[in-house]
Amino acid sequence: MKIGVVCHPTIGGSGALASELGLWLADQGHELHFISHDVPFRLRKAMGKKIFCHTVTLQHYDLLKYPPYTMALAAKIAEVKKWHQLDIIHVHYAIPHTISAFLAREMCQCGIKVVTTLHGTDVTSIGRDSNYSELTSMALDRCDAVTAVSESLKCDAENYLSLDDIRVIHNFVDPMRFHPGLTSEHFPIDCCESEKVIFHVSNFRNLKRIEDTVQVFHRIRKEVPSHLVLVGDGESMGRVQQQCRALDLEDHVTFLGQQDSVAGLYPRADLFLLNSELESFGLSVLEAMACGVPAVTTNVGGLSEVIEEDVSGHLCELGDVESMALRALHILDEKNHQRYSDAALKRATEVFGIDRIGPEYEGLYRELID
Ligand code: GMT
Repeated sequence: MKIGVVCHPTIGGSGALASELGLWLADQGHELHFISHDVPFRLRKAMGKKIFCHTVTLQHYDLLKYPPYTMALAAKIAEVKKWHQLDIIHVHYAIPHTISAFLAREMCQCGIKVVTTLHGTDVTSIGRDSNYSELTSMALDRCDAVTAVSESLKCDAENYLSLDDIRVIHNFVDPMRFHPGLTSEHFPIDCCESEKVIFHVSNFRNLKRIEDTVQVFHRIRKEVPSHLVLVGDGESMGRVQQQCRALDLEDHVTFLGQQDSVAGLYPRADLFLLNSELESFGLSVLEAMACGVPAVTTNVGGLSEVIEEDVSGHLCELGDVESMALRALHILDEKNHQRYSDAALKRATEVFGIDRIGPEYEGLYRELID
Protein backbone atom coordinates (compact mmCIF):
# COMPACT_ATOMS: atom_id res chain seq x y z
CA MET A 1 0.00 0.00 0.00
CA LYS A 2 0.99 3.63 -0.44
CA ILE A 3 0.04 5.43 2.74
CA GLY A 4 -0.05 9.20 3.30
CA VAL A 5 0.57 10.14 6.96
CA VAL A 6 -0.25 13.56 8.37
CA CYS A 7 1.06 14.38 11.84
CA HIS A 8 2.60 17.03 14.06
CA PRO A 9 6.38 16.73 13.60
CA THR A 10 7.32 18.28 16.94
CA ILE A 11 8.18 16.28 20.06
CA GLY A 12 5.01 14.73 21.47
CA GLY A 13 3.11 11.48 21.69
CA SER A 14 1.00 11.77 18.53
CA GLY A 15 4.00 12.49 16.27
CA ALA A 16 6.01 9.76 18.00
CA LEU A 17 3.24 7.22 17.53
CA ALA A 18 2.71 8.21 13.87
CA SER A 19 6.44 7.81 13.20
CA GLU A 20 6.76 4.48 15.01
CA LEU A 21 3.77 3.15 13.05
CA GLY A 22 5.30 4.43 9.82
CA LEU A 23 8.61 2.69 10.56
CA TRP A 24 6.81 -0.57 11.24
CA LEU A 25 4.60 -0.30 8.13
CA ALA A 26 7.68 0.37 6.00
CA ASP A 27 9.22 -2.82 7.42
CA GLN A 28 6.08 -4.66 6.27
CA GLY A 29 6.79 -3.48 2.73
CA HIS A 30 4.44 -0.48 2.47
CA GLU A 31 5.42 2.91 1.09
CA LEU A 32 4.99 5.82 3.51
CA HIS A 33 4.58 9.50 2.63
CA PHE A 34 4.71 11.81 5.66
CA ILE A 35 3.19 15.24 5.10
CA SER A 36 3.87 17.95 7.67
CA HIS A 37 5.66 21.27 8.15
CA ASP A 38 8.88 19.49 9.17
CA VAL A 39 10.38 16.01 9.32
CA PRO A 40 8.82 14.25 12.33
CA PHE A 41 11.39 14.09 15.13
CA ARG A 42 11.55 10.30 15.36
CA LEU A 43 12.16 10.01 11.62
CA ARG A 44 15.10 12.39 11.46
CA LYS A 45 17.63 9.58 11.55
CA ALA A 46 15.45 6.95 9.95
CA MET A 47 14.92 8.04 6.38
CA GLY A 48 15.00 4.98 4.19
CA LYS A 49 13.83 3.71 0.88
CA LYS A 50 10.20 3.30 1.89
CA ILE A 51 9.70 6.52 3.87
CA PHE A 52 9.37 9.91 2.23
CA CYS A 53 8.73 13.27 3.88
CA HIS A 54 6.91 16.09 2.13
CA THR A 55 7.06 19.44 3.89
CA VAL A 56 4.55 22.23 3.71
CA THR A 57 6.14 25.65 3.28
CA LEU A 58 4.27 28.85 3.97
CA GLN A 59 4.94 32.14 2.19
CA HIS A 60 4.88 35.30 4.26
CA TYR A 61 2.31 37.88 3.19
CA ASP A 62 1.93 41.12 5.17
CA LEU A 63 -1.84 40.92 4.75
CA LEU A 64 -2.06 37.57 6.51
CA LYS A 65 -1.30 37.88 10.18
CA TYR A 66 -1.97 34.14 10.63
CA PRO A 67 -0.73 32.10 7.64
CA PRO A 68 -3.46 29.55 6.77
CA TYR A 69 -1.52 26.32 7.40
CA THR A 70 -4.68 24.21 7.18
CA MET A 71 -5.15 25.28 3.53
CA ALA A 72 -1.50 24.83 2.59
CA LEU A 73 -1.51 21.38 4.17
CA ALA A 74 -4.67 20.45 2.24
CA ALA A 75 -3.01 21.49 -1.02
CA LYS A 76 0.11 19.45 -0.13
CA ILE A 77 -1.92 16.35 0.71
CA ALA A 78 -3.76 16.64 -2.63
CA GLU A 79 -0.45 17.10 -4.48
CA VAL A 80 1.18 14.07 -2.81
CA LYS A 81 -1.94 11.98 -3.39
CA LYS A 82 -1.86 12.75 -7.13
CA TRP A 83 1.90 12.36 -7.69
CA HIS A 84 2.35 9.23 -5.63
CA GLN A 85 -1.04 7.57 -6.14
CA LEU A 86 -1.70 7.17 -2.43
CA ASP A 87 -4.16 4.44 -1.46
CA ILE A 88 -5.06 5.91 1.89
CA ILE A 89 -4.50 8.98 4.08
CA HIS A 90 -3.96 8.44 7.79
CA VAL A 91 -4.24 11.59 9.86
CA HIS A 92 -2.88 11.70 13.43
CA TYR A 93 -4.38 14.31 15.78
CA ALA A 94 -7.59 15.80 14.42
CA ILE A 95 -6.73 19.48 14.69
CA PRO A 96 -6.23 20.79 12.09
CA HIS A 97 -5.29 17.69 10.11
CA THR A 98 -8.71 16.14 9.63
CA ILE A 99 -10.03 19.39 8.12
CA SER A 100 -7.06 19.50 5.72
CA ALA A 101 -7.59 15.88 4.67
CA PHE A 102 -11.28 16.59 4.11
CA LEU A 103 -10.41 19.59 1.89
CA ALA A 104 -7.75 17.58 0.02
CA ARG A 105 -10.24 14.88 -0.81
CA GLU A 106 -12.70 17.48 -2.10
CA MET A 107 -9.91 18.92 -4.24
CA CYS A 108 -8.96 15.54 -5.69
CA GLN A 109 -12.55 14.43 -6.25
CA CYS A 110 -11.23 10.91 -5.94
CA GLY A 111 -12.89 9.38 -2.91
CA ILE A 112 -9.57 8.40 -1.31
CA LYS A 113 -10.11 6.80 2.09
CA VAL A 114 -9.26 8.91 5.12
CA VAL A 115 -8.55 7.58 8.62
CA THR A 116 -8.15 9.84 11.66
CA THR A 117 -6.53 8.70 14.89
CA LEU A 118 -7.61 10.79 17.87
CA HIS A 119 -4.75 11.16 20.35
CA GLY A 120 -5.88 13.15 23.36
CA THR A 121 -6.15 16.91 23.66
CA ASP A 122 -7.54 17.07 20.12
CA VAL A 123 -10.66 15.79 21.93
CA THR A 124 -10.30 16.56 25.62
CA SER A 125 -8.92 20.09 25.52
CA ILE A 126 -8.35 21.94 22.20
CA GLY A 127 -11.05 19.80 20.61
CA ARG A 128 -13.66 21.23 22.98
CA ASP A 129 -12.83 24.84 22.05
CA SER A 130 -15.89 26.23 20.29
CA ASN A 131 -13.62 27.72 17.61
CA TYR A 132 -12.85 24.23 16.43
CA SER A 133 -15.30 21.67 17.78
CA GLU A 134 -18.12 21.85 15.21
CA LEU A 135 -15.85 21.97 12.20
CA THR A 136 -13.73 19.13 13.58
CA SER A 137 -16.81 17.01 14.31
CA MET A 138 -18.06 17.58 10.77
CA ALA A 139 -14.73 16.54 9.22
CA LEU A 140 -14.41 13.52 11.53
CA ASP A 141 -17.90 12.47 10.55
CA ARG A 142 -16.79 12.44 6.90
CA CYS A 143 -13.77 10.19 7.63
CA ASP A 144 -13.96 6.57 6.55
CA ALA A 145 -12.70 5.48 9.96
CA VAL A 146 -11.91 7.18 13.26
CA THR A 147 -9.74 5.47 15.84
CA ALA A 148 -8.95 6.43 19.43
CA VAL A 149 -5.88 5.40 21.41
CA SER A 150 -7.87 4.21 24.45
CA GLU A 151 -11.37 3.28 25.57
CA SER A 152 -11.32 6.38 27.74
CA LEU A 153 -10.62 8.65 24.76
CA LYS A 154 -13.32 6.92 22.74
CA CYS A 155 -15.84 7.79 25.49
CA ASP A 156 -14.63 11.39 25.58
CA ALA A 157 -14.93 11.69 21.80
CA GLU A 158 -18.47 10.34 21.92
CA ASN A 159 -19.40 12.84 24.63
CA TYR A 160 -17.56 15.96 23.53
CA LEU A 161 -17.65 15.63 19.74
CA SER A 162 -20.88 13.60 19.39
CA LEU A 163 -19.06 10.93 17.40
CA ASP A 164 -19.97 7.29 17.17
CA ASP A 165 -18.43 4.25 15.51
CA ILE A 166 -14.96 4.90 16.89
CA ARG A 167 -12.56 1.97 16.92
CA VAL A 168 -10.07 1.69 19.77
CA ILE A 169 -6.52 0.87 18.72
CA HIS A 170 -4.25 1.30 21.70
CA ASN A 171 -0.84 2.93 21.56
CA PHE A 172 1.99 0.47 21.12
CA VAL A 173 5.72 0.09 21.66
CA ASP A 174 8.38 -1.57 19.54
CA PRO A 175 10.30 -3.88 21.91
CA MET A 176 13.21 -3.95 19.48
CA ARG A 177 13.63 -0.21 19.98
CA PHE A 178 12.64 0.06 23.64
CA HIS A 179 14.10 -2.64 25.86
CA PRO A 180 16.01 -2.91 29.15
CA GLY A 181 19.29 -3.83 27.45
CA LEU A 182 19.67 -0.57 25.54
CA THR A 183 21.64 1.84 27.71
CA SER A 184 22.96 4.98 26.14
CA GLU A 185 26.73 5.36 26.62
CA HIS A 186 26.14 9.04 27.03
CA PHE A 187 24.06 9.39 30.16
CA PRO A 188 24.44 13.00 31.22
CA ILE A 189 23.17 12.67 34.77
CA ASP A 190 25.27 13.65 37.70
CA CYS A 191 24.23 11.24 40.43
CA CYS A 192 25.72 8.46 42.56
CA GLU A 193 25.39 4.81 41.61
CA SER A 194 23.59 4.18 44.88
CA GLU A 195 20.85 6.73 44.18
CA LYS A 196 17.48 5.67 42.80
CA VAL A 197 16.80 7.35 39.46
CA ILE A 198 13.31 8.66 38.89
CA PHE A 199 12.17 9.78 35.44
CA HIS A 200 9.51 12.03 34.04
CA VAL A 201 9.22 12.66 30.29
CA SER A 202 6.69 15.07 28.78
CA ASN A 203 6.10 18.25 26.83
CA PHE A 204 5.90 20.24 30.11
CA ARG A 205 2.39 21.42 29.41
CA ASN A 206 0.53 22.72 32.45
CA LEU A 207 -1.78 19.71 32.34
CA LYS A 208 1.20 17.45 33.19
CA ARG A 209 1.34 19.06 36.67
CA ILE A 210 5.08 18.63 36.99
CA GLU A 211 5.04 20.64 40.21
CA ASP A 212 3.20 17.65 41.71
CA THR A 213 5.94 15.36 40.35
CA VAL A 214 8.56 17.48 42.12
CA GLN A 215 6.51 17.35 45.33
CA VAL A 216 6.35 13.56 45.12
CA PHE A 217 10.10 13.40 44.51
CA HIS A 218 10.75 15.75 47.45
CA ARG A 219 8.93 13.30 49.73
CA ILE A 220 10.70 10.25 48.23
CA ARG A 221 14.09 11.86 48.74
CA LYS A 222 13.46 12.35 52.42
CA GLU A 223 13.36 8.54 52.75
CA VAL A 224 15.65 7.22 49.99
CA PRO A 225 18.73 8.73 48.27
CA SER A 226 17.39 9.52 44.83
CA HIS A 227 17.70 11.73 41.78
CA LEU A 228 14.96 13.13 39.53
CA VAL A 229 15.48 13.35 35.76
CA LEU A 230 13.09 15.60 33.88
CA VAL A 231 13.10 15.19 30.11
CA GLY A 232 11.31 17.70 27.89
CA ASP A 233 10.52 21.38 27.83
CA GLY A 234 7.47 23.58 27.67
CA GLU A 235 5.27 26.15 29.35
CA SER A 236 5.74 25.00 32.95
CA MET A 237 9.56 24.80 32.83
CA GLY A 238 10.23 28.18 34.52
CA ARG A 239 7.88 27.41 37.42
CA VAL A 240 9.29 23.93 37.90
CA GLN A 241 12.88 25.21 38.02
CA GLN A 242 11.87 27.88 40.53
CA GLN A 243 10.15 25.23 42.66
CA CYS A 244 13.27 23.02 42.62
CA ARG A 245 15.36 25.98 43.82
CA ALA A 246 12.83 26.82 46.55
CA LEU A 247 12.89 23.21 47.79
CA ASP A 248 16.69 23.13 47.67
CA LEU A 249 16.64 20.30 45.14
CA GLU A 250 18.93 21.84 42.52
CA ASP A 251 21.66 19.21 43.00
CA HIS A 252 19.17 16.38 42.92
CA VAL A 253 17.24 17.21 39.77
CA THR A 254 18.60 17.03 36.21
CA PHE A 255 16.79 18.85 33.42
CA LEU A 256 17.69 17.14 30.16
CA GLY A 257 15.52 19.34 27.93
CA GLN A 258 14.10 17.93 24.73
CA GLN A 259 15.67 14.67 23.60
CA ASP A 260 15.08 13.18 20.16
CA SER A 261 15.73 9.72 21.51
CA VAL A 262 14.72 8.56 24.97
CA ALA A 263 15.05 4.81 24.40
CA GLY A 264 18.64 4.74 25.66
CA LEU A 265 17.79 6.73 28.77
CA TYR A 266 14.89 4.75 30.24
CA PRO A 267 16.82 1.58 31.17
CA ARG A 268 18.79 3.60 33.74
CA ALA A 269 15.55 4.60 35.54
CA ASP A 270 14.10 2.84 38.57
CA LEU A 271 10.71 4.52 38.41
CA PHE A 272 8.60 6.73 36.12
CA LEU A 273 6.33 9.43 37.57
CA LEU A 274 3.42 11.09 35.77
CA ASN A 275 0.99 13.47 37.50
CA SER A 276 -1.17 14.55 34.55
CA GLU A 277 -4.69 15.81 34.98
CA LEU A 278 -5.57 14.57 31.45
CA GLU A 279 -3.90 11.65 29.72
CA SER A 280 -5.64 9.68 27.01
CA PHE A 281 -3.06 6.88 27.16
CA GLY A 282 0.44 7.90 28.28
CA LEU A 283 2.82 6.67 25.57
CA SER A 284 5.85 7.73 27.61
CA VAL A 285 4.71 5.46 30.46
CA LEU A 286 4.41 2.53 28.06
CA GLU A 287 7.85 3.13 26.56
CA ALA A 288 9.35 3.27 30.05
CA MET A 289 7.55 0.02 30.97
CA ALA A 290 9.00 -1.67 27.88
CA CYS A 291 12.42 -0.86 29.35
CA GLY A 292 11.44 -2.54 32.62
CA VAL A 293 10.57 0.69 34.42
CA PRO A 294 7.42 0.58 36.56
CA ALA A 295 5.31 3.74 36.88
CA VAL A 296 3.33 5.63 39.47
CA THR A 297 0.78 7.88 37.81
CA THR A 298 -2.49 9.63 38.38
CA ASN A 299 -5.61 7.60 37.72
CA VAL A 300 -6.95 9.71 34.87
CA GLY A 301 -8.04 9.05 31.27
CA GLY A 302 -6.59 5.88 29.76
CA LEU A 303 -3.76 5.32 32.26
CA SER A 304 -5.70 2.52 33.96
CA GLU A 305 -5.73 0.72 30.59
CA VAL A 306 -1.93 0.84 30.53
CA ILE A 307 -0.98 0.09 34.14
CA GLU A 308 -2.48 -2.76 36.14
CA GLU A 309 -2.86 -1.39 39.64
CA ASP A 310 -0.30 -2.86 42.05
CA VAL A 311 1.08 -5.18 39.35
CA SER A 312 3.00 -3.07 36.84
CA GLY A 313 2.76 0.13 38.87
CA HIS A 314 0.35 2.25 40.87
CA LEU A 315 -2.51 4.60 40.00
CA CYS A 316 -3.26 7.40 42.48
CA GLU A 317 -5.80 10.18 42.87
CA LEU A 318 -4.99 13.41 41.07
CA GLY A 319 -3.09 15.74 43.40
CA ASP A 320 -2.55 13.17 46.16
CA VAL A 321 1.23 13.56 46.26
CA GLU A 322 1.43 11.99 49.70
CA SER A 323 0.06 8.62 48.68
CA MET A 324 1.96 8.77 45.39
CA ALA A 325 5.21 9.10 47.33
CA LEU A 326 4.27 6.15 49.56
CA ARG A 327 3.46 3.99 46.51
CA ALA A 328 6.70 5.05 44.86
CA LEU A 329 8.70 4.12 47.96
CA HIS A 330 7.00 0.73 48.01
CA ILE A 331 8.08 0.06 44.41
CA LEU A 332 11.60 1.37 45.02
CA ASP A 333 12.07 -1.00 47.97
CA GLU A 334 14.65 -3.64 46.99
CA LYS A 335 12.24 -6.37 48.07
CA ASN A 336 9.61 -5.29 45.56
CA HIS A 337 11.28 -3.58 42.66
CA GLN A 338 12.14 -6.59 40.49
CA ARG A 339 8.58 -7.88 40.65
CA TYR A 340 7.12 -4.57 39.40
CA SER A 341 9.84 -4.19 36.80
CA ASP A 342 9.22 -7.67 35.37
CA ALA A 343 5.46 -7.08 35.32
CA ALA A 344 5.87 -3.72 33.56
CA LEU A 345 8.09 -5.24 30.88
CA LYS A 346 5.74 -8.19 30.41
CA ARG A 347 2.64 -6.04 30.09
CA ALA A 348 4.26 -3.57 27.68
CA THR A 349 5.54 -6.24 25.34
CA GLU A 350 2.75 -8.81 25.55
CA VAL A 351 -0.26 -6.48 25.51
CA PHE A 352 1.04 -3.41 23.68
CA GLY A 353 3.83 -4.77 21.48
CA ILE A 354 3.92 -3.40 17.91
CA ASP A 355 3.59 -6.90 16.45
CA ARG A 356 0.22 -7.13 18.10
CA ILE A 357 -1.13 -3.60 17.54
CA GLY A 358 0.48 -2.71 14.18
CA PRO A 359 -1.60 -5.30 12.27
CA GLU A 360 -4.78 -3.68 13.63
CA TYR A 361 -3.97 -0.52 11.64
CA GLU A 362 -2.87 -2.54 8.62
CA GLY A 363 -6.11 -4.56 8.80
CA LEU A 364 -8.17 -1.39 9.00
CA TYR A 365 -6.51 0.03 5.87
CA ARG A 366 -7.20 -3.20 4.00
CA GLU A 367 -10.85 -3.24 5.09
CA LEU A 368 -11.29 0.26 3.69
CA ILE A 369 -9.43 -0.26 0.45
CA ASP A 370 -10.63 -3.72 -0.57
O1 GMT B 1 -2.90 15.33 23.13
C1 GMT B 1 -1.81 15.82 23.45
O2 GMT B 1 -1.55 16.42 24.48
C2 GMT B 1 -0.74 15.70 22.47
C3 GMT B 1 -0.35 14.32 22.23
C4 GMT B 1 1.04 14.52 21.82
O3 GMT B 1 1.25 14.74 20.63
O4 GMT B 1 1.89 14.51 22.71
O5 GMT B 1 -0.39 13.41 23.35
C5 GMT B 1 -1.46 12.53 23.37
O6 GMT B 1 -1.19 11.47 22.48
C6 GMT B 1 -0.34 10.43 22.94
C7 GMT B 1 -0.18 9.41 21.82
O7 GMT B 1 -1.39 8.85 21.45
C8 GMT B 1 -0.94 9.82 24.20
O8 GMT B 1 -0.18 8.72 24.64
C9 GMT B 1 -1.00 10.92 25.26
O9 GMT B 1 -1.57 10.38 26.43
C10 GMT B 1 -1.84 12.07 24.76
N1 GMT B 1 -1.79 13.19 25.71
C11 GMT B 1 -2.85 13.57 26.43
O10 GMT B 1 -3.93 13.01 26.38
C12 GMT B 1 -2.64 14.72 27.32
